[in-house]
Amino acid sequence: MSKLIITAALTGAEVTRDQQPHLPITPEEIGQAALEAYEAGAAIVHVHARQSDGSPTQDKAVYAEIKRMIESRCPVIFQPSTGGATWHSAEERLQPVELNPEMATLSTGTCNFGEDIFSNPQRFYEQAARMMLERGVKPEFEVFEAGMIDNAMRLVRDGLVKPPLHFNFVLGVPGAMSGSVRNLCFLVDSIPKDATWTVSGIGRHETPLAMAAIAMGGHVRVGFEDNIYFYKGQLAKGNAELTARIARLAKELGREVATPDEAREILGLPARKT
Ligand code: KMH
Ligand code: ZN
Repeated sequence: MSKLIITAALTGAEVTRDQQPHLPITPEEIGQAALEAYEAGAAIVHVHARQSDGSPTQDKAVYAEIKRMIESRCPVIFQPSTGGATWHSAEERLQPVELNPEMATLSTGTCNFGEDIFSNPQRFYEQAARMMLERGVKPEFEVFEAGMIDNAMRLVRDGLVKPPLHFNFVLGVPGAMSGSVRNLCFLVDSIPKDATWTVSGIGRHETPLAMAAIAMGGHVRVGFEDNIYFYKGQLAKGNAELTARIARLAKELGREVATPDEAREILGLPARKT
């Protein structure tokens, strides 16, 4: 098994400060949260930008500032969201790709998302994939429903995404695929054998699915985007606390944790320019 890549999903678009007082909002706070997550074992940070009032934004300038704040502090892989919030337009959602980050997320299908719809029609994900291909940005397929794998593979067949492929199975979003180990096994079985994958268990599914992924040879995402609690009813003190738990569990299960440069190698990303 390869070393374990831990992704810290620092902000998300939905969580508020009222729900989680330690949520990082400003670029400076997000940069600091990235550093702390890196020190706890994260190799990738997945980020949704926020306005100063806390509302989600896909503004390129805000993402640029966040990227700067992270890169000046630590060598983690910066992975902005192209999912944004459910009400963002396609044009808004694609703005962070213009910064040529090493990776960005890419959802290849529409699904329910709580009471809302997370809309990803074919024309959107083809446009997003083409843009990432042209700019050398590696997509992380965000899979909320099984059919999204078929659509991702169509992009590969059409030459819009080049291997090596990387998938993130987001399980437990209300309205989409639930957070069972059975679902995880089915999804892992449905992707090419040489693809890499990670799992994001939402809410109470975070730690059980992480443990399954560590044992199965996959990778793990944690953080406030997916889960704000450390234990049931007890808020986490930060993204780093959630990250550190995964690093600890990995040690117990005999998996070493990948550094950002080791993660680049595992994912087939170019080495970092120093
Ligand atoms: N906020 C969700 C509607 C992504 O980052 O690519 C979509 C999302 C996926 O979080
Ligand atoms: Zn996201």
